[in-house]
Amino acid sequence: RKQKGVTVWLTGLSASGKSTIACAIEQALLQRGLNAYRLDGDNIRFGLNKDLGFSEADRNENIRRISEVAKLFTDSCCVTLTSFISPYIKDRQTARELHEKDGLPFVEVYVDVPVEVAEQRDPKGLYKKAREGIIKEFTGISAPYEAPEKPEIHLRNYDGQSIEESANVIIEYLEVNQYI
Ligand code: GGZ
Repeated sequence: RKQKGVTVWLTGLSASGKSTIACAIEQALLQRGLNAYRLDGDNIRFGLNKDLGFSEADRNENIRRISEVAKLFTDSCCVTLTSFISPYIKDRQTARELHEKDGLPFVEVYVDVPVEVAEQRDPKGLYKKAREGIIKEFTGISAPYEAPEKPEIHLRNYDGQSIEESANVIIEYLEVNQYI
């Protein structure tokens, strides 16, 4: 069967595990000879979107541009994995509509961890800086995160849930829906 394109849109707090899960999926798909590509802060916020910060308007524009890029990758029959906080329901809805009006599938994945858990993990010390007021408008602390109401997939990525298990839930969803 020929591979179709699909955008897998991961949303969740900083330190929820979005990028790690996206990485695991990308590896697994590449090993199967499938075309997969990951968009994340490292290749977008330091390049295409390096002019943008973390105000509400800048986050809106960040997500708008990423949606357009993801759509192009998916249109080229790629499994496109995006891992951005994307805190606003409206921006994620716009991303979905952009895909769906061109007949391209969009799978929203909520990587759910309580803010207390993310703050405990704090791998980059950003939550600490946010609490100290050194980083302003930090998602979950001093800026909003609007949880998805009806994501295609809801992962509770804590309490012993492994990255591999989370990645497998998504891969199985892609198989069942014949996106891969
Ligand atoms: C949230 C911030 C902020 C603020 C810097 N709020 O854990 P990280 O470090 O690697 O991931 C976070 C990343 C968020 O960028 P996104 O493009 O995903 O955000 S959004 O979708 O809201 O546009 C975090 C770091 O950037 N970071 N300042 N104030 N995260």
